[in-house]
Amino acid sequence: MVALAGAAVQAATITDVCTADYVVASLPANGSILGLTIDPSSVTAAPILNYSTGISFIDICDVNFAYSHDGRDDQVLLNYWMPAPADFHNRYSSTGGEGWNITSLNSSLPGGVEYGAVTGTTDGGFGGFNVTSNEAWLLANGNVNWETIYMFGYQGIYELGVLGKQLTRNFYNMSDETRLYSYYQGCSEGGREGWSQAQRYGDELDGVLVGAPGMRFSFQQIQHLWSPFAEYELGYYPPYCELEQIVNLTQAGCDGLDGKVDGVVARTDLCKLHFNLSTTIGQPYSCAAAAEIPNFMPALPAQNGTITAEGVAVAEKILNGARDDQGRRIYMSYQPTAPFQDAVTAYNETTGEYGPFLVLQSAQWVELGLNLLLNDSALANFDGVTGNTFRNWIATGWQRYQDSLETTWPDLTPFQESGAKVLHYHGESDPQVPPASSVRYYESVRSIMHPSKSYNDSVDALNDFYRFFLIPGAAHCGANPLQPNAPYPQMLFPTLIDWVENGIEPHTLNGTVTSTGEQQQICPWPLRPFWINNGSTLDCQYDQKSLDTWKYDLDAFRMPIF
Ligand SMILES: *[C@@H]1O[C@H](CO)[C@@H](O)[C@H](O)[C@H]1NC(C)=O
Ligand SMILES: *[C@@H]1O[C@H](CO)[C@@H](O)[C@H](O)[C@H]1NC(C)=O
Ligand SMILES: *[C@@H]1O[C@H](CO)[C@@H](O)[C@H](O)[C@H]1NC(C)=O
Ligand SMILES: *[C@@H]1O[C@H](CO)[C@@H](O)[C@H](O)[C@H]1NC(C)=O
Ligand SMILES: *[C@@H]1O[C@H](CO)[C@@H](O)[C@H](O)[C@H]1NC(C)=O
Ligand SMILES: *[C@@H]1O[C@H](CO)[C@@H](O)[C@H](O)[C@H]1NC(C)=O
Ligand SMILES: *[C@@H]1O[C@H](CO)[C@@H](O)[C@H](O)[C@H]1NC(C)=O
Ligand SMILES: *[C@@H]1O[C@H](CO)[C@@H](O)[C@H](O)[C@H]1NC(C)=O
Ligand SMILES: *[C@@H]1O[C@H](CO)[C@@H](O)[C@H](O)[C@H]1NC(C)=O
Ligand SMILES: *[C@@H]1O[C@H](CO)[C@@H](O)[C@H](O)[C@H]1NC(C)=O
Ligand SMILES: *[C@@H]1O[C@H](CO)[C@@H](O)[C@H](O)[C@H]1NC(C)=O
Ligand SMILES: *[C@@H]1O[C@H](CO)[C@@H](O)[C@H](O)[C@H]1NC(C)=O
Ligand SMILES: [Ca+2]
Repeated sequence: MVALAGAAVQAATITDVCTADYVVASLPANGSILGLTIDPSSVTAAPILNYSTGISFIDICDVNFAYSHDGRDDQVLLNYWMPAPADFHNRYSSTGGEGWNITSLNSSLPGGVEYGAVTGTTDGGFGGFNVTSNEAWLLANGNVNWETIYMFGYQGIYELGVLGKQLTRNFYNMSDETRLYSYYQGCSEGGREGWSQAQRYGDELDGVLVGAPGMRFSFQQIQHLWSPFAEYELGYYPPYCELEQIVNLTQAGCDGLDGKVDGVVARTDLCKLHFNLSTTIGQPYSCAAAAEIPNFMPALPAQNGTITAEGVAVAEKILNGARDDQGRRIYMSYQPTAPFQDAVTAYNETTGEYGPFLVLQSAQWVELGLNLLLNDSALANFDGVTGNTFRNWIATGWQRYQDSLETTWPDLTPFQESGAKVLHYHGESDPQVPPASSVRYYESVRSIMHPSKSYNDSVDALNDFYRFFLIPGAAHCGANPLQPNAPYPQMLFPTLIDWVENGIEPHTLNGTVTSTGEQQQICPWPLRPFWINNGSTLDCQYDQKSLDTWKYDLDAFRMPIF
């Protein structure tokens, strides 16, 4: 290229523009969203030079400011990382959180900035970036802080995006005619937050990347309690090592069902159809002692023994999913090969026996979200609880948070009509959010948007803007240490960008095998992976019998569940 001698304005450097004064002059107008007032005195701007993302070194302008909702005495904090002007590629991206969090702090920001996107996160107005939604859920016992719930549900991420896009336009002097591509990326609770935007604000976005979304919020919280309840009902608390060995033997028993013995169970559906957990009874197990993971796993001593019929009965009851007292289905469960994390038991040094342990977030949900009690109270045990209690817990949460946290609106017409694209992925061995819950939402969108088309025609129609991928062997929002030979897609955001900006359709996803770095393709739903030619070629196949195993009749409820 020939230099445009003299004609071009000298491009601003990051140190020219990364000042509080420049950001104050670049702030969105107060009217960008009706009812919001931005506080210019809250602005900070600081350059972060030569930051290593692990992939590249980038220069960032770290911008913070606050706004309030008129008529409320609140304060919402925003943090945007802005690329150096020379590295800015006309992109904006919002990000979300995990668990009870609306934010992953700055950890999710580099993944946008390295693709030339201004990338932002919000504290939701809960009282600071390190305050989680559960700490702001109630005003007092019995009184929900609805502002927290709606901000967490969808409003906070919406405001983050609208203000972030306006800041971006002003900061980089973008003309009204220049297109600013708008994205969202997040996994788990962050995946739910992404769907909350695609479902409500279709025309605000060009591309959405969502992983393992906890989108059926009240179902998802209660589903975590089904595993410890299975132990309570069956009166058997297996040492965690026994359950770990059931997982390992399931993995070994199902490995070859996908056409290739490689340590990867790419077909948990075939595993479900063909593997009988009873075959593991009597097999030995042994594990070293393990340290506590706070709120998640208790400290465990060294364990050994042989797998019992009682242990297998617990595993089967978990995989069968939650049922009411009449045996009607309440929800779906994890796939075989998913670690039984929710079922971890606690060791009592005094008695030398194993007993119940409840995953904190879900035990808290019952007291905080349903019983509306403050002070970190958590469900202590299952005394008096039956299958019907599970159904009623879900119904209470579903009704109470129907228009805030339940995130399954299945009509994406405005999103599609605006030309936006969504890439949705879910690890097939996810031990925290059942992959079948993502399948259910995909199928809901398909059947609601295309009720009169044939199955294949409706999938083709969805491919225009919505593609869903089950990632073989993968865990929750990441690769699975138990299946290191499985492929994991490392380049999801650039794949989405290519689809949105260059029309390059992701027919498959590129996965990188964790152990070897080899590239493997990942099949798009509803096609399922199968290795042919002695395991040398991956074939993405249509298999009705397998697909049927992913679909559930939640007949404990009379309402449609999308
Ligand atoms: C928004 O309103 C506040 C309060 O009136 C004012 O301090 C601030 O300058 C306004 N911001 C802009 C960008 O106009
Ligand atoms: C950025 O940091 C890396 C590693 O410390 C160093 O090798 C490189 O020279 C630095 N680049 C600049 C422009 O300072
Ligand atoms: C990211 O946030 C953490 C606190 O969560 C902070 O310690 C760290 O300095 C921040 N990194 C940068 C580059 O600002
Ligand atoms: C949520 O945020 C809190 C406070 O920053 C942090 O301690 C916790 O690890 C986060 N939880 C998850 C699941 O990210
Ligand atoms: C939260 O962060 C603020 C600074 O932003 C700090 O003063 C406060 O101690 C932190 N609180 C917790 C619980 O970490
Ligand atoms: C935007 O324009 C102003 C005024 O011309 C200039 O001072 C500033 O450096 C420009 N910003 C960028 C990012 O180029
Ligand atoms: C299960 O397999 C993993 C290796 O994939 C191993 O680290 C672990 O110890 C095994 N668990 C049991 C109970 O044998
Ligand atoms: C699994 O095997 C056991 C013992 O042979 C048998 O009782 C049970 O019916 C089998 N389960 C299935 C689903 O076939
Ligand atoms: C198995 O565990 C018991 C205690 O439960 C212990 O006495 C025994 O030494 C262990 N055996 C092995 C082979 O680790
Ligand atoms: C262990 O068991 C003893 C005897 O039943 C009981 O008193 C104690 O509370 C238990 N400890 C824990 C941590 O549950
Ligand atoms: C929560 O605990 C604090 C300190 O223990 C106590 O002062 C407060 O009254 C409790 N609040 C409720 C609503 O029980
Ligand atoms: C997948 O990887 C191959 C080889 O590295 C590359 O040519 C191709 O563009 C990638 N496709 C996508 C969708 O990223
Ligand atoms: Ca295999």
